Amino acid sequence: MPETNWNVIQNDFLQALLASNQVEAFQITRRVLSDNVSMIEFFDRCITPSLEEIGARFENLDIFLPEMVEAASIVENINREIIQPEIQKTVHDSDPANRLLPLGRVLLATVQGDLHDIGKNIVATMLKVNRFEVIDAGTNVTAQNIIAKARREEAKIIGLSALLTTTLPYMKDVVDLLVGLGLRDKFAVIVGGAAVTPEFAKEIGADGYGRTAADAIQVCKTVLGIIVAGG
Ligand code: B1M
Repeated sequence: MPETNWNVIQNDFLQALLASNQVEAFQITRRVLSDNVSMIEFFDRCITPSLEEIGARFENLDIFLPEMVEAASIVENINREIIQPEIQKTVHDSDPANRLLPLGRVLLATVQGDLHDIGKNIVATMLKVNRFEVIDAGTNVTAQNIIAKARREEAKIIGLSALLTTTLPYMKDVVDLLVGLGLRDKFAVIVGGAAVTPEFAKEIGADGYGRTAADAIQVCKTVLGIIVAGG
């Protein structure tokens, strides 16, 4: 799809979110889907920038919390009803590798104090269709509970998401607690979410950072030694 069309689609989608017009937002999504565009591309080029713009307008007091909540709820519905089933369908139909054994088990959570999960959920779907087993611990999960669940489920990777700068320290808590419990070498820790930077990931001693959901797959493969970093 040409670049110019993305601008139009993204603007239409944003307007639908700002008007709390779920019918229109669903129609746009279905139209894009019928043009054979990958839902991941739609997510990265339309949904994420639209939500970023909603966030910016919220920050500038051009819109208020109820409007941001409504926009998020429309995206959650589109994600659940169209995008996730479509991603699963496309990958399973087209890739025989998906019938092979799972690559590893990933415990995903949004950290303590943070309720944002749209990004985490898309990461979960992408991991699943790329042959990872995903245990989704949900949102607002304490370091203690994340580690307890990762141990119980025998996960190899702990994947953490954070969208608020105020909840970033809870990512560090997970790494520090693993060290304190003598468990640091039992799990690879990867981090992501809009508030996270590669520098922060390095600073807290995480094993990997993913800017997008697609990155998260590569990082999980790298930490498991399935692909070599940079290769
Ligand atoms: Co919130 N919110 N919010 N919010 N919200 C932000 C994050 C904010 C930047 C908006 C703004 O002011 N510009 C701001 C944070 C400012 C800051 O900390 N610096 C903010 C605020 C302030 C708040 C509240 C405090 C507002 C209030 O109550 N006064 C409140 C906090 C609630 C809480 O968590 N305790 C709040 C609430 C909400 C809603 C409930 C309304 C809703 C969340 C609904 C939900 O998630 N179910 C919401 C939303 C929707 C947003 C914005 C607009 C959009 C977030 C989003 O879903 N983006 C957001 C603005 C922004 O991000 N610029 C904002 C799309 C999503 C696909 O992106 O999650 O980044 P993201 O995921 C990406 C990548 O980051 C990556 O993959 C995804 C796909 O590529 N990724 C990973 C994510 N996790 C990963 C993990 C990985 C690897 C990659 O490895 C494990």
